[in-house]
Amino acid sequence: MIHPERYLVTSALPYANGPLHVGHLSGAYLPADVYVRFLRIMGKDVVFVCGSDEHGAAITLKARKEGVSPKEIIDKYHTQFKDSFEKIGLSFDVYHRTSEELHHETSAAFFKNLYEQDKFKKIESEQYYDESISQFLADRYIKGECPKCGYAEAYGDQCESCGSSLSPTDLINPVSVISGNSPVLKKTFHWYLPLDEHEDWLREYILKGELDGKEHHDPKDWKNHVIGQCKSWLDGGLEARAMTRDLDWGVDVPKDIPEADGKKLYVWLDAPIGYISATRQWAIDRAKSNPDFSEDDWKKYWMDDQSALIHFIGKDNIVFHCLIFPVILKSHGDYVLPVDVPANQFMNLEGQKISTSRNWAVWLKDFLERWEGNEDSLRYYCIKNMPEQKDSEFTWKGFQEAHNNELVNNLANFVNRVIVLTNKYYNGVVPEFDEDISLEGNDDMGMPSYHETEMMDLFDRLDQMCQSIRNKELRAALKQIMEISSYGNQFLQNHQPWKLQKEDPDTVKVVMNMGLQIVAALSVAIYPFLPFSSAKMRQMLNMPELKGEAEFLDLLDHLCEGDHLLDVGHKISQAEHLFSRISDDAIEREIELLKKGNELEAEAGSEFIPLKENIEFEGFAGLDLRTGTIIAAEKVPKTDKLLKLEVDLGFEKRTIVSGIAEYHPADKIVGQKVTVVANLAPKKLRGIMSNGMILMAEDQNGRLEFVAPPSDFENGHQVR
Ligand code: B3M
Ligand code: ZN
Repeated sequence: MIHPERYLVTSALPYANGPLHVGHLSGAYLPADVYVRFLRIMGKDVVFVCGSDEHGAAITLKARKEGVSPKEIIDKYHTQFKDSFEKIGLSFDVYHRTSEELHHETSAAFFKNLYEQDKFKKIESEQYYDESISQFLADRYIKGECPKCGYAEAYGDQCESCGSSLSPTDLINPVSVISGNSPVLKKTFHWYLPLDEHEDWLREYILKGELDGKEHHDPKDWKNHVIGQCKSWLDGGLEARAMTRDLDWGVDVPKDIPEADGKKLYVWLDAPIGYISATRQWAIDRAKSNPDFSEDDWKKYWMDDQSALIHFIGKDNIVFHCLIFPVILKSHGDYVLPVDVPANQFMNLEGQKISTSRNWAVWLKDFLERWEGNEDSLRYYCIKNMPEQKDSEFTWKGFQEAHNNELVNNLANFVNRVIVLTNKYYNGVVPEFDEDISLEGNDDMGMPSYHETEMMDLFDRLDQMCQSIRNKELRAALKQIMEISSYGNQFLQNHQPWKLQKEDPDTVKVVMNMGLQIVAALSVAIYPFLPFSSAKMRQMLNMPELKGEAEFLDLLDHLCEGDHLLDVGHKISQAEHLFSRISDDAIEREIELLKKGNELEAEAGSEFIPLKENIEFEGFAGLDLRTGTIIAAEKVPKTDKLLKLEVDLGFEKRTIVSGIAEYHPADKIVGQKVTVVANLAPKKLRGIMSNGMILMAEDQNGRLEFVAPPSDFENGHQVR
């Protein structure tokens, strides 16, 4: 869609179960905000929605852990998110929440619509059940070893190590997250979305950008890693996915559907519908305050094919936004599908993955408290280091350097010099100048005047920046703006108005007028990235603060026409500090705090895992453990942790797949004595039949060591 009539932009709804950090910010929130602010100053019709995701196991598990109600948890984080987002300048048109009645109603009605159109399959199956708490264990209620990469703590819905999407029944040695017990299998039924039946059109949609045989979007606009992930899903074959759960927290399956009792919507069904509820809320609020608008206005954004729907997300949400939600929307039939899903990769911190459980993060709320007034600096650094194409890195030193070298020495310095000198030389009045005075290389032989050339150059630079933002290349766009500022500094440096003023005040007028035009242009162009600084610059220029009403479009028009942005005679205000230097001390304090948090958590992590419930002797006697020797080992292709082992059990040789490669490379373990669980039912892992399990001891850091008899012990004997 080249010229959509309107845009609906969404940022992933954050789970209201824990604080937000800089990784979230640079993943799904800042890029959307920059893009939306840009659309607004380009005069586009855009609605930007977000809200808290308040259902699903993420919430109930946190509540259980803290011994409070889910309501207490969601209220706490919802309020915190709303506040932090506002402080960091995220310009949502609405920040909603999925616990709202409006959302329950919207998502339940959506479910009913699909049900009535017969889009679900009701399937009965055996699912894991924790008898000690009388609950089925879906999604994050169950964990075990990932069959794809061997990670020991994979959840029932997803492995956070390799990103694979999983079902509880895929997990190896699953346990209940709540009790630590091994679950039993019990019959239940759910309504499934037959994703497999949608593969053909999904392929057209994702790979060719076509929908119903018509062009829908240009797939070249999508990031490679997004299309790549979708393609590998499609190539692997999609499976029917349950859209309901046996839980007591969430949106009820509508009661007038037979057997709906006790069933809730799957959180990944209700959450994306949250984007729709949020848009409805926005329309309701707007209609209330302005009689020209209607509560039904949301429909234009969702149901008119001239609307561009764009989802900003982190890479762990790709499958839900590119495949599952489109299937949900298309099954309904009335809705548009996303024209782009610009997913970002992850941001690491000081060389390690950001981790909530290890408290290894820069928490947004803490930053806003400790660094009040530096909101734009965080925005700047997070955009500069946005994980657009690959994972990126936040370091406190990097933050300090970007702030001091680029924001203070470049941007603030340029703006400050122009404003201060204008006040000094002309009492704050934009000077008139002689068009015919030529500066570097210009003469009056029919060439455009100096100012004309410079304004065209400014136009070209801004035009390039626009193109980068349209392509959602925000790092590049930010760099282009900073180059305009560097250019401004260089320009002042070349002409040295502070030296020239005495001997050649006429030339200084040309220089200063030009400097002012550049500051005026920057105050607009920088608005999507650094809105607080834009407001300060506008104040210094004595120009109205931007409201996101086509101001940039206006400015480009001016430049095109060769008009000035600041008229001669306009009176500016006094200079204000845009950015002040960040000291080494302040940065060292942050690094120390970060490390301290980390250590505190490490101590907590040394606690021992609670014992499982007692079992009877028969339970133990049922295990057949044998001594053996590894006689061959090779890495399972495309996995990080899995090894394919040949184990000699004396009476036979076996193939066993084991997730130990991280600590025990294949070439180091041939000849290693092992203890084997020899009567474990065979299981296929990555296409290889595994016959048994190698016993390993695991410490709190996940280090794995063999539990093995001495090296001269023979193979095949019982371990009891
Ligand atoms: N709550 C998941 C996440 O934070 C999630 C996104 C929902 S978007 C509809 O990763
Ligand atoms: Zn995995």
